[in-house]
Amino acid sequence: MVQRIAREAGLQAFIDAVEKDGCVIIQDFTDLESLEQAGKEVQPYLDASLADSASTVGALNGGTATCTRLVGRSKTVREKFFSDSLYQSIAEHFIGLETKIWYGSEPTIQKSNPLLSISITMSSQPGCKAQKLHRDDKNHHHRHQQASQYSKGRDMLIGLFVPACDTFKANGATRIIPGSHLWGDDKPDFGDDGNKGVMDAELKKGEAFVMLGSLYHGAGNYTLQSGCRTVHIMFMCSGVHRQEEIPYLSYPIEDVKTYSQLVRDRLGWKQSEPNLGWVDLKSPEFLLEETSA
Ligand SMILES: O=C(O)CCC(=O)C(=O)O
Ligand SMILES: [Fe+2]
Repeated sequence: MVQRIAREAGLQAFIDAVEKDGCVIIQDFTDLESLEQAGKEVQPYLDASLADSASTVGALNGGTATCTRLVGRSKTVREKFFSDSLYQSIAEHFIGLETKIWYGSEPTIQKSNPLLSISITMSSQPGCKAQKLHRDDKNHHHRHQQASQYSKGRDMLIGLFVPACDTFKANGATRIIPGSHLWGDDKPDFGDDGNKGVMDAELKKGEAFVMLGSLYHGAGNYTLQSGCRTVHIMFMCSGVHRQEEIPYLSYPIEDVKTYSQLVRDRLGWKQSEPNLGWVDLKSPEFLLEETSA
């Protein structure tokens, strides 16, 4: 199952749910005004992408309009959804790294914060077929040991899905297999009909779905004749992995200078300790302080 939990339950309740099921629904994630505002910000890009919506990149199989570079194109997604402190705290818990490293006989604790790996709005259109069930950490060639209990450090990717509309079976709500984050890498058992253990992550507007990168899932079949199912999707990877969307090419530096410290850091403008992601041997933040000529 997937648990629906309100913020007042506190961080640990969300961590426990994600450990057990691989996913959780934040019941009171956002409000209708923010969803409407985000919708306005991304709609021109969704419209423009329609001509291109035959894309079959990754798990896409045609019929999905997209708004890529999402945190740059939607201030609301960037500041309200991606920067949400609960999502950030859950992510820090699951994929933040803190490692004891020896310099000679001196122990040091080195920290690496999560990075935004991808932000994209996906909008399933009429005729959009269900995706094959998959794990999103496939992109990082991540490997999994079958386990009966969660152990910290298993995952390197964690996603946030913020639906712009109610999602349900007929409009292709994300199909998920709760518990599959504990599976190994052998051929997954989806049963004879392909539906074993599968449920629809049906969401109401204002809710959000958080999922580990190891959870088997896929967009459902869009069976309605009109309308669309639009979801703002963000994934963070651990700070020592390559990001799916290249942030330094996707978000111009002059734009990044206007972003909050958190967003700058999560895009990779702060180095991961020790020594990953520098310019001139320095954390690249200094480049954001320089004024353009
Ligand atoms: O649209 C969805 O619900 C999921 C999309 C997805 O899993 C993907 O494109 O990798
Ligand atoms: Fe996926």
